[in-house]
Amino acid sequence: MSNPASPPAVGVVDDRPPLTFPPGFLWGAATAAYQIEGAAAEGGRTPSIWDTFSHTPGRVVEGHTGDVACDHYHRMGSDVALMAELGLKSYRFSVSWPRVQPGGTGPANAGGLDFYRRLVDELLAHGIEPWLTLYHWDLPQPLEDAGGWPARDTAARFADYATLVADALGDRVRYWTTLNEPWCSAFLGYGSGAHAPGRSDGADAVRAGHHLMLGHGLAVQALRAARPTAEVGVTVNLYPVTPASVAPADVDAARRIDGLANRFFLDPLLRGSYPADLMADLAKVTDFGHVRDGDLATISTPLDVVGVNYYSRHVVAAPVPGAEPEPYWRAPSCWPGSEDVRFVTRGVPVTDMNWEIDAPGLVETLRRVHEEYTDLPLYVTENGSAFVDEVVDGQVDDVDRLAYFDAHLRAAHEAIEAGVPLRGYFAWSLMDNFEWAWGYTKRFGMVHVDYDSQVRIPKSSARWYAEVIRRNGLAAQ
Ligand code: IFM
Repeated sequence: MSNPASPPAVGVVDDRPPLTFPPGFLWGAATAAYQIEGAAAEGGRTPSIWDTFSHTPGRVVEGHTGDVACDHYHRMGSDVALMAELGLKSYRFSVSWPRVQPGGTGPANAGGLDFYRRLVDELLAHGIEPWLTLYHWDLPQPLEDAGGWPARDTAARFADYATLVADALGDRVRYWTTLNEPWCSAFLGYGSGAHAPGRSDGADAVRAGHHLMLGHGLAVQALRAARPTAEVGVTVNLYPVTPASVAPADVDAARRIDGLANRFFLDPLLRGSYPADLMADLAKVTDFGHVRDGDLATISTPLDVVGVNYYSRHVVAAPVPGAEPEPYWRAPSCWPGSEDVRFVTRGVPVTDMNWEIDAPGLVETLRRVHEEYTDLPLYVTENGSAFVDEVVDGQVDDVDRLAYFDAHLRAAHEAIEAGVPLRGYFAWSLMDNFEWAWGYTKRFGMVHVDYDSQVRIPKSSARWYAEVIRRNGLAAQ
């Protein structure tokens, strides 16, 4: 079978036209603090749940940790120079909560804030728009010890942290994202336990999801109070969910997984309510007693932008007795109340994560958010792929990753033509980094990182992306 993400084979005529994006389209790349910074115990930083988790034997492949990662903390200047060389218009990074507020409560750590102040200043000096994410999964460990996201108080702590960062950086950062992928924090962190803090309890996962969104709403209000001109949003990871057949049981399986993967977040955040069918599905897990009057109004505090992370599609079917358990984020414990749903593999090309390559799913996802939920400007805040790379003569010719980006940018353009107010696209990731439970064994970067020498090599995809940015679009092939 041919790869739908690949350009046509050599010798095959490619009549795909050049595509131009709207003027001002924000071209960027993204990273996250724990995945690249290293310097885990420097400058007053204290452990997050990911430090604890990665240092727990058996949790991360090969026992990898983020202690050193890409050493970005010490190489920030040359990393920003590399971003400038690639012509990035924007860089999406996350702030490490335990670096700027060790322990998650109390005063700011001036040294920690200073690192981000220098980063932002360096970006601005190179004409790169800083895009700041407040929470990309590194909860300070003491807050987990006090109950973590299943505990309501964590939401209030998050809003305090948001104020502290806004006071320090609000004068120079325009774009703010509160949470990155709350589904992962809630359902991988507290449901399957595949991610930090590694707990596995369906009711806790649902409570965590609610308190993450409550923390988001409170943080939006805190950011607006501190910086009325900030452009504030949230980033959700969304999937089209397709039934494996038209059989009613498969269609119902798709409804249930769509509820947990997508509508659990989109509905409270953008409509101020939980979907009734999702609440009914979850009745055997929780009575939603953790939802208090006023929470949903806080959660749906109006936003300026919505961030969408897109990687793949879920195809699901009704349960089959004795079916093989699914790995990782398809593990039954990720899907409280729908553990019996079966994820179906279609046999289409996959990335090194075993995620199916499905560029049309990006069009579907963006159109759905726009047509069913909001007129707000949308940004693809992450999109990318892991493939096994080889360094040959100091070069990395990552044709598969390049083809993935090409196909998804064509999809993004199609969404714009269909009326979606898509204003920007961030490749995941700027550089290879710590891929959570997979450690350094999966490479998502446009820039190759040698973890022994810390040498960076822009891959073919990075050079190609630089050209896309320069042209504000895709050339004819
Ligand atoms: O590396 C992650 C990132 O931290 C969040 N979104 C998905 C990426 C690939 O798994």
